[in-house]
Parts: sequence; structure tokens; C-alpha cells
Amino acid sequence: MWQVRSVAGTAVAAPAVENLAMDNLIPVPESVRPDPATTFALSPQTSIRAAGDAAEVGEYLAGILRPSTGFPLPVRDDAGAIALEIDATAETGPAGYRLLVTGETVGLRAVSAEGLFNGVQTLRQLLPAAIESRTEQPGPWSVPGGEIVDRPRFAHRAAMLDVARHFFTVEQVKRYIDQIVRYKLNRLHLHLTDDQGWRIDIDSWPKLTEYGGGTEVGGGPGGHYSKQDYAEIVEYAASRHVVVIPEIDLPGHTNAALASYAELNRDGVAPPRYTGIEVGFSSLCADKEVTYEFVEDVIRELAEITPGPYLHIGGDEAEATSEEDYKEFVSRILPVVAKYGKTAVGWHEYAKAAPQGEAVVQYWGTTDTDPLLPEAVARGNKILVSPANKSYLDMKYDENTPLGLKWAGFIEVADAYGWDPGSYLRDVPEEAILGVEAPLWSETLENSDHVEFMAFPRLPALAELAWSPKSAQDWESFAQRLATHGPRLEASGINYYRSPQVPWNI
Ligand code: NGO
Repeated sequence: MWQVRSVAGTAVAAPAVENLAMDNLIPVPESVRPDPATTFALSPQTSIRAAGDAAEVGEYLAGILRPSTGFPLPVRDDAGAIALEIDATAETGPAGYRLLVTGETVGLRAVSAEGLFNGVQTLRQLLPAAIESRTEQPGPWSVPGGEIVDRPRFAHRAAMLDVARHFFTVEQVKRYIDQIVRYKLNRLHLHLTDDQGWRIDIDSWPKLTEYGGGTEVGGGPGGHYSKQDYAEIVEYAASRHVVVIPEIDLPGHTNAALASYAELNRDGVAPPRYTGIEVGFSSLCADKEVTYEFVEDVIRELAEITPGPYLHIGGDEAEATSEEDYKEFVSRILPVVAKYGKTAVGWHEYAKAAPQGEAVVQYWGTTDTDPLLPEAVARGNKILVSPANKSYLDMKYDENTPLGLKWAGFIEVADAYGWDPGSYLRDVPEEAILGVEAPLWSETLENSDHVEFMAFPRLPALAELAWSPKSAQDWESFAQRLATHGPRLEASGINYYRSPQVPWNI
């Protein structure tokens, strides 16, 4: 089908444009007012107007649009048909935005660069899928007319990557950051240590990475981040409005540390390094002073290179630690996290040690209730929801999925989408929910292809639960919209699972 349309003032014949509507967005916006009679078209003459703090977002947008369009798209502070403006009166909340597309202009307004950045993710989804290609494509490059006003339901929208079971390079982590921001996630939790590997340099304990970082699940060479590598990840994340939350898993999941330093072990003998996938067998010693010297050094050095407010101390599956030792250990390290200026995050078991105030309790259970949660809420803790049977991206989709685990059950796309983070936990009111996280554990994942296959398309499903108003969430609508993201993911070079639940148009 061909139609005549106007591109840059000239009537040209062009293929009918896909997606000339505002109804394929993920996450679905708070409010959309389409103007079907109107279309904006990018042309070789289009400029982007973005001044001050908006300029970096303008350059980011231009960086997305230039390769596929082949247009120069200069970013200017005085004029441009696409205008990005920071406007204190935009009334979009701290991270929301207002997008107005007319025949002549695309106007994006927000109170912050973060809001503009979120609006840019919407704008790229309004363009044809080929906009995501990194090589020049024919176009035309039309944006459907109308107005969108949008803001997130939850402030904390996280993905977690386990770089301990298998190591992922700085480039692989950056790639994942670029992928999660497309769906408006704004936190990256890095699981930096586990039994199988210690992945971040700690100057005062150099063997942690020299020895403890030198392997991974299956016996591969592992790897680790220098402090400079880590800074590069943090900075890259920040340029995409993502806060990095580093995790040092304590007191269990510590075989890599115990293997690196004999003195951390009860019997003073270092165990061999571990490359299997069992959990719950290692523990630091709550009754040895050297344990606390070690932990303080680690927390201090990690806090120094982490600009974000959070430090995750793990706390899960400490099956080799007695209940009494566990409580003593966690109670002693919580003040250390505070001493170095960070807010503690931990897997929900650490709530046994009654962290105070704003401490974040990350729920990863498989039921909708846990006695630790109402107590945590009563203390003022914030709850981060990542139920293993809903949000774990490492669970298989079904029995045929070649990657992943299945201890929490199979999670098809409809399962990942079919729950409400605000009301899922029975004894936790929505006001106590900080947000949603989609963890990706890497026991079976060795490269970016594997990561993407497990994350897509469940990550967009979880992102919609975290961003969109409850009233706008609907599986049928989501599946239809997701179908249009197939070509978009393909043009982006993102591997994904062709779920039979989605009517893909590919
Ligand atoms: C559990 C366990 C991890 C595993 C993961 C695999 C938590 C918080 N601890 O989740 O060590 O890697 O399951 O799904």
C-alpha cells in the first residue's frame, strides 16, 4: 500500500508508515491524546533545540536518530523543530514529561533532564522501528501527532545483573544499561560478589579479585572490574539517568572471599574456589574480629566509588550461618553502611536484624506474604518487590527454554505481567513500596545474547508494571503493543524470546 505524504515540504510517494499512532508505547503513558490528522516528519533540515541541562539529552537523542536517518540533526541552543525544554512549571513530577507533536514541531517539556530523557524514550518508540537501525535506512521518519503527559507510578524501577556467577565486561554492562532505559528503568543493581567470583577491586584486600575473581560457574576465567572500570559503568549509567546499586553479598555467598583469605575462615584454612551452582554453603564468621575489619574495608572502599545513595549487603540464603550469628553480623554491619553515608538495601531475610528507618528490604519470596514484611513497614523500611515467581528474569519461560533455572516456576510473559506490585504483598500498603526490580541471575548465562533472551520481552512487561498507572495496565493491550516491539527489538539488534503468547508482527 502506498500513500502520498509530505516530507520536508515536497509531496513524495512513500510506503505506508507503520505505527502512525500513539497506541504502541511501552510502558503505556499516563495520558495520551492522539491527533490522527497530524504528522510530524524528520527531514535533513531538522534541528534539535536543547539548551543548558537539556543539551546532553538532546545529544543523546541525536545519537539515536543520526545513524538510521543519515540526517545531521544538529543540537542548537537557539532554534529547532524538535525542542527539549526544562521547565519548572511543567507539572510532570520529578521524572515525568509532556510531549506535544504538531505538524511542524515536536515539543518535549519536563522539570528535569531525567524527565526529558524519559520523554526521549517515548519519542523513539513513536518513530518507525527502523529508527533503531545503526545503518542508514530509507525512512520516511514520521511521528504521529498528539499530546502525551506521563509520569512514573514508582520512583525505583530496577534491573539486576549477576556479574558474579558469570562475569560480564564493562561493554556488556553498558549494552544492558542502554537496553533497560528504553523501557524507562532507572536503577541498575550489580550483584558483584558470590561464591563463584569476586568482581570488584578492593585495594586493601587485593586477592579478592586477583584470586577470587579468577573463575566463574563452569570453570571459565571469570574476571573483575578495576575501580576505574566500575567508575566507567557508574558514569555511563548516570549519563542515562540510571543509579548503580552495588551489592556485596554477606555473610553467605562468600566462598570467593573465603577462598582468597584463609584468615576469614573458622579453621583458618581457605576452601577451594567454587564453580558449581549450589547455594547456602558458605559463611563469614560472625565471631571473628577480622570479619568486621574485612567488611568495613569493603564497604568503605565501595562507598567511596559509589555516588548513588544505596549499598546492597545481600543477606540471602545464609544457611551456613546460625540465626544468632546472622543477627549479630547484620546488626554490626548496618551501622558501617550508615557510617559511610549509604542507605542499606538487603534481601528480605536481613530484616531479621531489624534495620531502622529508610533501609530497603528487597522481597524475593514466592508467596504474597512474609512475617518480616509488616514488621519492616512498621519500622519505616521501604519494600522493593522482586518476587522470584514473577520478576526473576532467570526463570525459564516454559519447559523448553534452553537457558535459565526453574526453582521458582516457569514465568511466561503473561505471568511476568500479571500481578500488581502495589498490592501484591498482603500486609504491605502501597505507600511502603519503593518500587520494582527485575533480577537476572547468571548461573546459566554466558553472554549478551543469553542475557537478552531472558530479559526480553519480560523486562518491558515488568517495566510497565513499575511505570504505568494501574488503571492503564491490561494484558490484551500489552500483548498487542508488545507485538509491535518485535521489529523494534530486531532493528536494535536485541535478542528476544518469541513468546507464543504475543501476536508478533514480524
Ligand atoms: C536466589 C538466590 C541466588 C540465585 C537465584 C537464582 C536470591 C536472592 N538468592 O535469589 O543466589 O542465583 O535465586 O534464581
